[in-house]
Amino acid sequence: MKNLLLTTTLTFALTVPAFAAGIHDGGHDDEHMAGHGHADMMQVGRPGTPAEASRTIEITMRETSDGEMIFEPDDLSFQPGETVRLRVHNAGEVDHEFVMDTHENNEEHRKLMQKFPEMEDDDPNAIRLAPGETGEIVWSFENAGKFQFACLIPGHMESGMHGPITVAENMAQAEVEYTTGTIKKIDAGAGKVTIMHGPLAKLDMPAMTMVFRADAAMIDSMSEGQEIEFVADRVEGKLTVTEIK
Ligand SMILES: [Cu+2]
Repeated sequence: MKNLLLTTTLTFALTVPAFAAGIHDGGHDDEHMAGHGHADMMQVGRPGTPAEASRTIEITMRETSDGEMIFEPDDLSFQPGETVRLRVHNAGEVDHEFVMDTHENNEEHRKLMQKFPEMEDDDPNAIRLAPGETGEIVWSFENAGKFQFACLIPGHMESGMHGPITVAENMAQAEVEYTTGTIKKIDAGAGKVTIMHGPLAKLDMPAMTMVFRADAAMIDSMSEGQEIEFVADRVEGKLTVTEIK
């Protein structure tokens, strides 16, 4: 009798956690997780900590006047093992999301979102933003390979919202050229910063002092007189600081 009771208690103890986990992961999550493996360690990498981040990359999502939906920049390159802060801004008029994954997982996820348009998931490799919102993902690109970023809201990827992520040795250095500069003036209210800078090869601009756009979080991290290394590009037709070291 005593033995039977012990057995029953043991069985119960072993069953309960499994049952609880089953409920917790229920619904579409099971199907969803199957494609991703463990949420915290994916082929595309893992969530990083802000202290690990070596640089910040600004990404803008928006619609264009000719009906396309785009990411700026439209491709991303990283070093294997590199941790970066991805600051994503929705400059459009509808919700958008930024998801990083393998092509296969994105395709699977895209189909799921077609099937469940109401689905709002909260994966660490993705961020969904309402118009005007800005958010961040700190991410470690652990594995070399070709991945993809996309917006998987039905119709958006088809309208242009996808781009390649290349994680390869020396890729980041080859693609990104930092320019040194000194911050002369900050106009936080207008989202502008005046930088005396060296030549900007990518823009074919000589050394000069000029005004750039920068987002609020980036301006927050700046101070007048500060020496910086930065990358600038045209975003929505305006010269914008897109990365800062
Ligand atoms: Cu979108």
